Amino acid sequence: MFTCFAACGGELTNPSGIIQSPNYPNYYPHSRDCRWYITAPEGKRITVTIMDFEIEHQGSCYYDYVEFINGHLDRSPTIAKYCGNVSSTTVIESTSRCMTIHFNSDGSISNGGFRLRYTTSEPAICGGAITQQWTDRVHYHP
Ligand SMILES: [Ca+2]
Repeated sequence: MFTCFAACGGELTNPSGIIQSPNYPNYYPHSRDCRWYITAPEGKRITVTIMDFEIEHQGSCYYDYVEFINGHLDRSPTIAKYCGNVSSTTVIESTSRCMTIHFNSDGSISNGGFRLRYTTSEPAICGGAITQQWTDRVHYHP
């Protein structure tokens, strides 16, 4: 059986884009777990700018949160984890070409949600060179 949840999360490969919580700008639904996987062009990294951010606040962001992860793997390190109200000028940057944005909401108390913009124009700090070599080796056959 299909459920009637609005889709959330996905793989994003455009050089820039907008990510927003389900139902934005209306209150987001309870008990959701969304993961957006951003991949920048080779040699670039990802810059996320918060445009609007208002989710349930808890001191250690235990209930509802948005987590920015430096990579696409379960073991990739967390860059930042936010809940409550976050300033619209806040910027989160990856060091490599991959970032995961993970939104989680628990079973009660919602709020207006979030809207983020990402760009991929900055050169990678690390990881890009390794990715380049790996890609060449796999795909380039002179
Ligand atoms: Ca909640």
